Amino acid sequence: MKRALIIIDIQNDFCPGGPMAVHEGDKTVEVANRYAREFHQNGECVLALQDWHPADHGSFASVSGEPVYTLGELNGLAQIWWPDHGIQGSKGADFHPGLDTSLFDARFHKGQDQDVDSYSAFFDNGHRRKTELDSWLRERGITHLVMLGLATDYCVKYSVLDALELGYQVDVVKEGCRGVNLNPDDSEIAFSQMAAQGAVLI
Ligand code: VGL
Ligand code: ZN
Repeated sequence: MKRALIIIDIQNDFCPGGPMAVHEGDKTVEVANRYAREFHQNGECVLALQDWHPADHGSFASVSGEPVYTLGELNGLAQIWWPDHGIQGSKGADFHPGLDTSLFDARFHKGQDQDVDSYSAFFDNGHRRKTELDSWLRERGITHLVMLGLATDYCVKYSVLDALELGYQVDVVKEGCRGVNLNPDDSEIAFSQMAAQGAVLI
């Protein structure tokens, strides 16, 4: 059983001080580094995702003209209007400076399509387009994923659910995740949904 560590969206914009700061988002950094060192020492792969939007991404409240964190519709899909974040090549889209990126074997981007959001590391929210992550993992015979990062109730949740649907065994490192929590229970609900679909919470 070959494993990989998947580090999701530990980027400046989602950490304290950023436009879309997740409470204690930076607390995930030390956990990610600890797991990354262990995987690296074992010869197992360490992969990192980056939310990577064009500056006029359709999910941005600044583009839709609606208030931030309210609900609307983008191309037929339910859409929360987010503050501008994860803009390609910006400082805010960089990994948190504390993250040991020297341990990364590969990096993947998501959210490049202007007209659809992409929470999952595998598919856009409409399941229309796939990232390269699944084929990268399959080519290497990796069947077991250990996942952590930001945010529990969006990108972590949808990445984990898609990974399970694609047939991976998935462990989620709870202490390495933090959530947006537009509703206070969202992260706990997300963990329950992941567990109900077969993820092991560690
Ligand atoms: C995320 C909402 C929008 C995340 C990214 O990383 O969880 N959430 N873009
Ligand atoms: Zn985003």
